[in-house]
Amino acid sequence: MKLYHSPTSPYVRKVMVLIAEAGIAGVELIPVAGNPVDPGSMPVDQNPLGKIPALVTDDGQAIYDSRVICRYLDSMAGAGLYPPAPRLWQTLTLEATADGILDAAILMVYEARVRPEDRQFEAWTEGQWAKIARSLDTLERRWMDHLEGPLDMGQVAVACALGYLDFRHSARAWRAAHPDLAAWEAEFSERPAMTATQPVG
Ligand SMILES: N[C@@H](CCC(=O)N[C@@H](CS)C(=O)NCC(=O)O)C(=O)O
Repeated sequence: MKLYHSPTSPYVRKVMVLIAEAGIAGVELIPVAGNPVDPGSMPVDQNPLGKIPALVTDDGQAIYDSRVICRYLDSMAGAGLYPPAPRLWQTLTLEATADGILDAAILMVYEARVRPEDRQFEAWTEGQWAKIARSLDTLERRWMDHLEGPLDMGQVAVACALGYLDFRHSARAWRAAHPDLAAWEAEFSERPAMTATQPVG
């Protein structure tokens, strides 16, 4: 299998954590880079959206996005990170919440980095942060029991999202208003699969 990869992508990190937790071997990493304005070396033939992660399976099938890849690898390895229903619906909703945090966090990065400075729109950036802040409040208020339960992909996705906030938006200091989530993250981030995949760059 080939995985189009970047060490700073939190969506790729979700896949890498699953690979480590499930003990999957034989995934070749293909380093790529690009953004919405310049796809650069992004795998546009494998994923027309020009985004990573994208996985090419042993039989040559291209699979994306991170949620589909994680589900595919989990099913292939029998890892059980997507539990049976009814817990499955919570796991998927938690993963969607984490991915939504990432979508907003990455749009903020692109706004600052890719859009010319004289065309940046602060209210739009703050609107993205408001989505993240509401999601963090919801995690703190409603999801701690699930986060503290048996390991699943919802937890992995939340941990990768929080790691990305530390990596790119540390000035927003998400921990201050979310002490329970911060305590959970401190413990979860010590898992070998998390330490091995910390973003660099
Ligand atoms: N929903 C996608 C999002 C993937 C995504 O946005 N990846 C970023 C890298 S962190 C990317 O490829 N950006 C390039 C672009 O948007 O053109 C997933 O879960 O895989």
